[in-house]
Amino acid sequence: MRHSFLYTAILATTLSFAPISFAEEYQHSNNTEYVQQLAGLQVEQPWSRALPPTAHTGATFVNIHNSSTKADRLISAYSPMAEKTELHNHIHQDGLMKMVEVEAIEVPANGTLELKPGSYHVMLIGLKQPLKEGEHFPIRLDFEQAGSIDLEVVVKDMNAGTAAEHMER
Ligand SMILES: [Cu+2]
Repeated sequence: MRHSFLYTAILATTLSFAPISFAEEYQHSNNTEYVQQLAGLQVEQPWSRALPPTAHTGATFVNIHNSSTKADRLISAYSPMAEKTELHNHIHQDGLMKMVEVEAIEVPANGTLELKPGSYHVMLIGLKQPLKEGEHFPIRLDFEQAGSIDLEVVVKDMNAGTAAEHMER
C-alpha cells in the first residue's frame, strides 16, 4: 500500500498539469464562500433557504462585489428550478413588509450589492422540485454591462440568514 501511494504521488508531481489542479483544490478548500469572477464583478456563492415540499415559491440570495469604477445592473435571472424567475425587493408599506418586482437592481461602482432576506432577492416562482437542505441547483444572473454568469445555488437550512434579518429591525 505504501509503495503504491508513493508511486502515485511521484507520478502526479511529474505530470505537467498536476500543479494547476493542486492549486485549484487548495483555493477551493480555503474559500468556503466560493467567488466567481466576471469582468469587474466578484460573485459569491448564492444560497436559498430549505422549504417544506409544499412551497411553490422560494428565494435566492447572493453578494455581488463591483471592483470597477462603473456601476452595473442585475437585469434578470434564470433557473431551471422554477417556472418563472423574478427580481424582487422587500418594501415597508402601511407597516407591513411587502414584496415587489423590480426591473433591475444596481450594483454600485466600487461597492457591493447584497441580495439577502428582507431585501433584494431572486424570486423563484413555481418550484419544480422542493428546496432541500444540502442540495444544489443552477442559476444564471444577467448583468447589463458584465454579461451573464452561471452559478450553483446551495440550499441552506430553513433558518439560514434569520439572525441578520432580525438585526435590521
Ligand atoms: Cu419575492
